[in-house]
Amino acid sequence: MNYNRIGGYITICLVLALSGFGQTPATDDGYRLWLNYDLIQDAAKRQAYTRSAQFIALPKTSPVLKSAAEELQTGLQSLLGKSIPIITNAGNRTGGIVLTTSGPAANSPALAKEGYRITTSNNTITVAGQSDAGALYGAFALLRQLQTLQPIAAQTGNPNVQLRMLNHWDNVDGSVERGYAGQSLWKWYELPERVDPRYRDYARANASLGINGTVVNNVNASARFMTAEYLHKVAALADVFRPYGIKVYLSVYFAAPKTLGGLKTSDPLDPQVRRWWADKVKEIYQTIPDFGGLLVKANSEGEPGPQDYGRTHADGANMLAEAMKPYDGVIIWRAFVYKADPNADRFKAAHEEFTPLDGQFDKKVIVQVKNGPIDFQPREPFSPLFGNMPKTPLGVEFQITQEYLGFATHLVYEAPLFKECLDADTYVNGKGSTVARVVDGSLHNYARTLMAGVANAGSARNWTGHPMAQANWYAFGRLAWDHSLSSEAIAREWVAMTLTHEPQAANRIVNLMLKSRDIYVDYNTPIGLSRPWSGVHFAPEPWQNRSSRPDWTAVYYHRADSIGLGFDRTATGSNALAQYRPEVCRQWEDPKTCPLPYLLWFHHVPWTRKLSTGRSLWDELCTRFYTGADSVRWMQQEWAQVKSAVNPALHDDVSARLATQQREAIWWRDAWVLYLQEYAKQPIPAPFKKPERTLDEVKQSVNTYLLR
Ligand code: GCW
Repeated sequence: MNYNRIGGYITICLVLALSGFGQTPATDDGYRLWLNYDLIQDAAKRQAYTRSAQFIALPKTSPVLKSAAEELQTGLQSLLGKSIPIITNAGNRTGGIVLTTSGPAANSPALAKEGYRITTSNNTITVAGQSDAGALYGAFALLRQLQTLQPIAAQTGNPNVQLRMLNHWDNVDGSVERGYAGQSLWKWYELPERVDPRYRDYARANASLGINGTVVNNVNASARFMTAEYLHKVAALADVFRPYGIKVYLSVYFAAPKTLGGLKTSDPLDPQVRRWWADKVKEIYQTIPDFGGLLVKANSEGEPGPQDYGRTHADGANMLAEAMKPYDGVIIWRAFVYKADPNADRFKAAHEEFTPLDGQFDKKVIVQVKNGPIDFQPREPFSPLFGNMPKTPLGVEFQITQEYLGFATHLVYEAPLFKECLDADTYVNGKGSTVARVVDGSLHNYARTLMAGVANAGSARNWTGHPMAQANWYAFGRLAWDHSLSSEAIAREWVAMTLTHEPQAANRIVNLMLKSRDIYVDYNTPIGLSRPWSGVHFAPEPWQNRSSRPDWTAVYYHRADSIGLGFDRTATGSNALAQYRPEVCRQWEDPKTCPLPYLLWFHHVPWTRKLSTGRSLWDELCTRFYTGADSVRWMQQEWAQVKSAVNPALHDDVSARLATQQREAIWWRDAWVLYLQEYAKQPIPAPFKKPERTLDEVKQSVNTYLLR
């Protein structure tokens, strides 16, 4: 669609007025996400779709089925530009959409509980779900076919994992830990009386992806969320989410029995503590009958936990599981742990603490593991916990919010990052034992399965700050539903649903998205560098060497010295590699066969060592830093090319953010190369020019950036 054309503009006005979001193009600000339902411009296509969209029949209703029918109605009316009634009984009429949870399609053995089946015959489309939620997902799948201009074809969809969840790191005061899109979505001070209409749109967006759970508060949890006052606020959110098949979950503060309950201890083996939790869980279920469960960060980064009393993670989790016993809910226990031990390798911590507990967790417990062993780095090898806890359901935790990926100013499409982890082979049961197969339960027959994403949505009008970051929310949800989807297929869908149908522009944008993560890694942390040093996680500070604990410094991770760079995790170093299966280990322990993207994760490599690219380590690093930063210019050029095909306000917004990204990419490049050069003692190789500033100048700029 050419937005510069007046005609198109008028059409959009009309469509937006119809769309149910009450917007006009002047304020088409990204609020509608991928559910924008703009009128299909191709009249022939519209006509073809319209033949089977004369009505929506809903023979039986329920709150979830009603949401499904209403979404179909809103979506189809906008996409097709005609009004479409919802009727209860189609009788012999053909030419409509039947939304149902009964009949042969709904009862097909091919359908999982939340699965759906779309079939067509005689211009009639049947959207069948085995459950109400299945029908809802089927309705969104049908809408997606129209939004992406696909022919209506029979299709079956079953989710790969049971619990597909967002984790919000939102605080009582409305702030969001590692949130870059404004304040929290939840207006705690208004709830429960005032229920912002936005909560419903949040639920719709999630349901469209199949997300069926949300943890509404930060894992660094305030005990206040366990008070009756807050439980009522959370209940009001649950009421809005329920008709969209979404359950609410809460993060808990492990020491709540003490701080909130006034007990002397929070020891999980103390009978009074156990009673306190049992009563608390009962109160939660009295307030929110379909509550999803509890998420716990314990003995991690200063949070309280069972180890404070000499107990194990399993003791803590099992105590909560016992309290949860009368109910359907689950206990999700995070494995993100590492101690302030100067001699330890943080990489190994989770595996060391958790694998001995395999088999000791109650069956209501799921252990939630970050994709990598450290902390949401731009690129990490998969966590060695995957494959090594066959008796404990392990869920994966991805981070959608861009804590280490340039906040909301850098364009980084994360599907390739998620996929890299999911497709990684643990070799635990021979070749093909991917992380995805651990997480979906097929490898170890887990009874419970989970994929969680740390949300990137906030109060920003467009939800995610960076308009293109919407694609990351979208990609997470789609992969939680079906991890076999490719990054490209997901990007294509999202672009078609959100930005443009113009084929050349769509190709360009998809290509740019697919390259964006590698470009970011190149100017930020190439060849296996990482940077989880303390602080804001944005400014480049490779020189940072002072902190209350060694693993909160930069030098701990990169280990630059006069000989070389990188963390030796082979047998001559921390031997973290031994936590992987021999097949993985063998490939990674030899610097010659270790894939370049992981090289400095596992090896301390001499500056002059020739790499598989034919360049020395130093030259390769410089090449990455420089080409990475230069590639942001390429991204800018590519984006400029699609101007006429996308919404002008969005185009301007992304252009401006790319300009910031370009400036910051050079900042990162300069900081790293000037700092590393002090050790490598080599010139910047041709054809690259040495940075225009000195190391001291970069340090000064970082200090200024970090000023409060
Ligand atoms: O990445 C680190 C973040 C913390 C976060 C922690 C965690 C919620 O810097 O802000 O705390 O991970 O995942 O628990």
